[in-house]
Amino acid sequence: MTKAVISGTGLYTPAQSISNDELVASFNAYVNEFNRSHAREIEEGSLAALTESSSAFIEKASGIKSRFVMDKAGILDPQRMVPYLPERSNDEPGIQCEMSLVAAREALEQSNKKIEDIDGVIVACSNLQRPYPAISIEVQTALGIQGFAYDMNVACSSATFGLQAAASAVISGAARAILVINPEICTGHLNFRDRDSHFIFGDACTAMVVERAETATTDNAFEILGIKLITSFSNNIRNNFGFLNRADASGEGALDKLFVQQGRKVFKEVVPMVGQLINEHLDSMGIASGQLKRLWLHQANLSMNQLIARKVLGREPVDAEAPVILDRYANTSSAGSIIAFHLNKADFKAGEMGVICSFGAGYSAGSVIIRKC
Ligand code: CO8
Repeated sequence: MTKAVISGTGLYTPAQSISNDELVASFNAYVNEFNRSHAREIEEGSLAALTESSSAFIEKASGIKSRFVMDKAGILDPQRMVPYLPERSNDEPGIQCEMSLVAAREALEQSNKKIEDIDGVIVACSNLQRPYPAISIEVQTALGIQGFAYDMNVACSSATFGLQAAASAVISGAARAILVINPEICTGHLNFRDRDSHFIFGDACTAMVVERAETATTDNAFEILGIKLITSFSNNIRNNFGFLNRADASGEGALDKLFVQQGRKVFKEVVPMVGQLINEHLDSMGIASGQLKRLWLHQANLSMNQLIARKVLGREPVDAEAPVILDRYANTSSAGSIIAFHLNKADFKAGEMGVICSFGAGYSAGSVIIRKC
């Protein structure tokens, strides 16, 4: 039977990064100015004083030390605390298209594929800069790819769900090869004035080439042995931004139109869900966890990943078994597990196996078991 392979990966990392200390200094400047300018209401008890953030808390609670961002100055300006990404004319490439092109070109080169070998582009990510025309079609045209393209969004699980769509397309014969691209500008929808979450996200873009095993001509290919996806509705990670916002002006600009989460609940509910997903997936394929060389997990929280790895391996993981990139990148939504894969796969020998696993809003989770060709 025809098998699909991931024959190349690519990564775009923004040029600018923000350390925890820089982020906290900006947040605390905002807090102090807020408390100073509202001193009377705070004194009277009609308004609660804001509390400072702390680098030590951020690193301890999440494992994040810094994050790459598309615009550092706008985020760190205590008067603004939003990236400044100027609108572009319709004749210029969009910003998500631009970052996609960098990641896609690296994935194409790694997979030894030419533009004319690719039949489709799937842009899969948490936040799309516009509803239409699709970002993927813009990327397709910029690269000169024939065939089809579409956008999809399954939040943090967009890359694994995109992989499922791409693998199905190449196995069914709908396409010879597909580019799956995850351009994440998470800082565009992060409330940098929220102490509980201002440190969580960063920006990045990943890309993968998925093709049939028999057309792969590179030493970098990984065969997709199986994909298992699950979803279960939850309001614990939510963003109410959408095209109907203007239909009720009273909600426009409200904070629920940005990323909001109950972090503790997410932690408690998602860890068992993901551990069970991977274990059941391995069982269904007759693979023992001891046969796995690596878990490339979604990068949201270090303790979360350590717990999931423990549930799958049945013991404490060593660093190389569940590589961490969130310390430098923070949570880059769907790009996270693919960054971990991209940066930690060169040492694989033929026959060695691993699992790419995403999890996040929806809830949604995806387990992809792969074996080096
Ligand atoms: N500085 C100092 N102290 C703080 C801060 C801060 N910044 N924030 C909170 N605290 C304090 C609290 O006040 C609390 O104090 P007390 O105990 O006195 O009440 C204490 O620290 C503990 O607070 P928490 O219980 O909230 O802290 P946790 O230990 O739970 O850590 C985390 C918080 C890091 C958020 C953790 O819960 C976590 O990582 N949870 C999982 C989150 C997760 O995986 N979310 C997935 C979301 S991503 C996703 O699905 C993609 C969505 C689409 C992308 C959108 C792009 C924007």
